[in-house]
Amino acid sequence: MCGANNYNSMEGMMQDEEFEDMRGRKAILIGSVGSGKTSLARYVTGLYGNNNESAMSGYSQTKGVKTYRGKYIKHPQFTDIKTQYTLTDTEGYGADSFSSDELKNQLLYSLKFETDLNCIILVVSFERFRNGLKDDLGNLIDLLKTLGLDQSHTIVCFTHCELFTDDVRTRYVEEFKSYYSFDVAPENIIFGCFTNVGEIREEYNSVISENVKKSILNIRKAIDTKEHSVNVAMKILDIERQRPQVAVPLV
Ligand SMILES: Nc1nc2c(ncn2[C@@H]2O[C@H](COP(=O)(O)OP(=O)(O)OP(=O)(O)O)[C@@H](O)[C@H]2O)c(=O)[nH]1
Ligand SMILES: [Mg+2]
Repeated sequence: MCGANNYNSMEGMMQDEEFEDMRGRKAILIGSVGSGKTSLARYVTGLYGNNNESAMSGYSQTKGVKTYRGKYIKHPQFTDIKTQYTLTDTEGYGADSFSSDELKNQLLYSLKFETDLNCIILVVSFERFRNGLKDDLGNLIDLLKTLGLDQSHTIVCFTHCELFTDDVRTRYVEEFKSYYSFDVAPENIIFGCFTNVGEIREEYNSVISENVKKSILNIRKAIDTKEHSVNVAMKILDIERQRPQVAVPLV
């Protein structure tokens, strides 16, 4: 009998599709060279596979901009919610051959058609503050503000920090905020570990893999909270209209 299965109406017939909450979240990753942007992009989107686009090396790995469109991933608690994370990976600042203007151009170019961007993820590696990085990051932060992407649309993910105690982490974050004059709310700070597990020594495998898993879930959770998207494309168009002779030409 159909009634028992609620098949006496089309609503009943189609009920499976009704209750799935399919969400999309879009973010762009920026950060210094080697900070872990590509590893994070592949892990968080669920495109684990053979992550041979990120690597430990003395040289900058990612050239240009690449978007990773993820699989639909089940929410860890609410099984009827599925989210697709789309992360845009960019070339790291601080590489020898990458000038400040090229950096801005890259960001503007990659955001030019972005009508619903949820957030920016700034990936910061635990390392010494290097000469020149301050200017690069400062320029990017100014540009983000112009585009309407303020602190509430920003997640800062600190990487390469898995060995350090909470005290060391807290101190580093305070130094970072004061050095870059960049205040970011505690809920927007994540300590992540996105090591490419194919690259690490066997004896560290289980502990690092656990750390990576936790970090993936933390970043997804943080992105989930960024419900409101920004029409960045429109803002870029406004800038072009108001100042056709902008110092940084849009590619
Ligand atoms: N120990 C440790 N290694 C990490 C972490 N995140 C990434 N890595 C490693 O750091 C190296 C660089 O990672 P990538 O993802 O290529 O970094 P990137 O920012 O995309 O680098 P570019 O494209 O060159 O700017 C890789 O060997 C990763 O496995 C982390 O949190 N801890
Ligand atoms: Mg990369």
